[in-house]
Amino acid sequence: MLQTTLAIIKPDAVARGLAGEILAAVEAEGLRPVALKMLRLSKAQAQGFYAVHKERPFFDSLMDYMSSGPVVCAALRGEDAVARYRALMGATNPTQAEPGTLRRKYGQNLEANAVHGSDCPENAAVELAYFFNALEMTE
Ligand code: RTP
Ligand code: MG
Repeated sequence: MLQTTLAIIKPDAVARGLAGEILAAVEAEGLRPVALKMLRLSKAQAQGFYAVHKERPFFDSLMDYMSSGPVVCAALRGEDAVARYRALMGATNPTQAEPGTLRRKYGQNLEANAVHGSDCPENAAVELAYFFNALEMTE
């Protein structure tokens, strides 16, 4: 099914100059960016985005990390884009991610794991709306 998912290149990866390389890998996988922006999340904005995790012990640390520098957000479109992008990212913990995946290649640790991707189509719709308005979505 043709889907759109939300990808975020997280602050650690942007700070290390990896945004272009990661977007190139995404495009090489046949996932098309149809909206793109760089922004710096405030802590409150990061809290809004990751609200599902607010009871988790790692939440405060995650908020500090996600607001520590600019991120690059992209809407990625393609057949089964949600699952295909999750597969390209690899497991949450870079040490457990398959060789060749973005997190294995670019992640530094369980928290600073380089990229985010929506985990299901319903969450993708909510997350895309968090970052992009209708005018910004080219498809
Ligand atoms: P994401 O939402 O960022 O795509 O990652 P995910 O689905 O693979 O993992 P999730 O469980 O949703 O966790 C969100 C992000 O929180 C950080 N994390 N830290 N210290 C910890 O135990 C821990 N666990 C997760 C990671 O940055 C993870 O991507
Ligand atoms: Mg998640």
